[in-house]
Amino acid sequence: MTITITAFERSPDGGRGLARDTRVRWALEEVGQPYQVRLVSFRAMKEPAHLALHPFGQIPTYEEGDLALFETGSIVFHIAERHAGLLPDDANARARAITWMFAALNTVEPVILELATAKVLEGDKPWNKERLPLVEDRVRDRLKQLSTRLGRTDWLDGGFSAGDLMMVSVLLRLKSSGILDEYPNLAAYVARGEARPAYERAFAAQLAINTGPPAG
Ligand SMILES: N[C@@H](CCC(=O)N[C@@H](CS)C(=O)NCC(=O)O)C(=O)O
Repeated sequence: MTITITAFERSPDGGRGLARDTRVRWALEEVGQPYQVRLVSFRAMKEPAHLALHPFGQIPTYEEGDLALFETGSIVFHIAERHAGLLPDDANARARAITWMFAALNTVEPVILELATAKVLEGDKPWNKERLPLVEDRVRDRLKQLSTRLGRTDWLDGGFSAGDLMMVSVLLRLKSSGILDEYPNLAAYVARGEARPAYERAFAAQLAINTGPPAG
């Protein structure tokens, strides 16, 4: 069955791979599933046709036959459940990998998004100078804990899993801040994720859209 995802017609990040379709593309590449992409403009994302797929008017969405999904956690989990390669067979190891997916989205991503908000949307506020260091320290608190848990291992729990895919995807947003480099094992962890051929293909595919001629 054909898989179709949605992505920004033009991503605000200019193709740095931070738009969340990249993590869905990455999951599909890891499991070897071909997919199509429907590009949507910011305006189209808020119109009824897209809102029927995504109640919050965002990307990405995922369509496969009569199934339509939104939320990258749910989409990546669905892909990982249906196809081999992203979740271990052992039931307990599988549950732990899923736990890491939730941890990435519920415990690590919020503080990273808060930092992005403080920098991008609140940069001109008079109180930003005082708030920014507090937000940065909240990110550091989480990274320190994650760094301690990862230790010297390559991945969070045994082999690469959907948990790592999601955690690396979330951490990637910090690359330009320099904060990630304060935790060399996490910086190396992210680099290991980026070096996976499936990630490289996903990144290249979204970059091609964002640097190619405008969609007609
Ligand atoms: N929790 C959602 C977040 C989706 C999200 O924030 N998508 C962004 C792009 S990465 C978006 O569509 N932003 C435009 C908007 O919210 O209007 C997920 O993981 O799928």
